[in-house]
Amino acid sequence: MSDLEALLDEALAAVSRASNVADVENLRIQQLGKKGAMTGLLKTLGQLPEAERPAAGAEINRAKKKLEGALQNRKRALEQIEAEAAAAANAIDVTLPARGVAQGSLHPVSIVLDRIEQFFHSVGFDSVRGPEIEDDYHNFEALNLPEHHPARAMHDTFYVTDSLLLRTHTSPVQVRTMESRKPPFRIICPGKTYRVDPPDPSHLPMFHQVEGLMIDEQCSFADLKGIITEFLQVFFEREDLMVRFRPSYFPFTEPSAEVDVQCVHCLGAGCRVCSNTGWLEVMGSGMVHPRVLEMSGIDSERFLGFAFGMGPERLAMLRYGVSDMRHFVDSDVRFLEQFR
Ligand code: 2NL
Repeated sequence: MSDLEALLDEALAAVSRASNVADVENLRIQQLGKKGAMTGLLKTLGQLPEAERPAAGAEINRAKKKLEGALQNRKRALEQIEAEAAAAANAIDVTLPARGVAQGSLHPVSIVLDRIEQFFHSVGFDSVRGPEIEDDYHNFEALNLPEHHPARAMHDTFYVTDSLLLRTHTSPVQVRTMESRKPPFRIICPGKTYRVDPPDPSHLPMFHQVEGLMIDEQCSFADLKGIITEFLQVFFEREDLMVRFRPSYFPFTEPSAEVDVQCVHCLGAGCRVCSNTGWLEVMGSGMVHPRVLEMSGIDSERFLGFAFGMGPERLAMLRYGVSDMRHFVDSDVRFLEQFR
């Protein structure tokens, strides 16, 4: 019986030293397994005098129960500790600083297009979009551009087939609107346009255009001057910006005018940006040629119209001081990030 107490004490001490679930299981096998120490004691009962056997058997079973209980408790405690350690190892520490999210920004040409649209919407114009692949009729003929006009030259236009081409301006969208919509109306047509121009500081083979068209019974060159002047002063954020209409020629307008603004770089004093003229050409404009109205089914005796066209890339260069148009298509984030 003294062997039993010593064996139990030693086994309980080993249980409390066990540092993982596997150790506990090994101890259980050592003590209580078929060949275990405690099991071995039970087998020696037969050697005792018969009268002592019941009491000794009860003692051994009590010790066995106590050891089983201790093993069970230790196993549960270690399981809990191991589960917590595993959870901690996989845990996400929500207090760590977040990884930076790369934030994009609008392209400068998109910003300019948005500003142009916003202004013209505020004075009653609707935006209209149309196909980038056009036919010869809508891109050239309906604009009073004769068959042999230099603007129609094969080498300036990307032809898709003999009669289909990439539009060289957004005018065909205006032509289609004149064909389908009853005047009066005011529209602007923003979009991509294409010309066979190798990229250089002031040309890209794909660029943007915003054309505008107003058709009404009462519609004069004074209306054109008023709306365009207001637009340019809002766009360049200069209330007193000087705007000048210089006589010019386009086959689709009569009279026609180039629109210049006082140089936004030197304010008219003369610099390299304006080639020392003090002025920058920013748009073309004019009263829609009566033949152009008639070809699209608008009665030129009853209706008049003005039209204009501008290049958002050029306006973006002037507004942001960009010296080379190719920056707009280089996709260099160091350039693009500056417009955030
Ligand atoms: C420029 C010149 C201009 C137009 C575009 C136009 C369109 C129709 C009828 C008449 Cl459907 N005119 N568009 C008129 C004058 C000038 O743009 O230098 N653009 C950058």
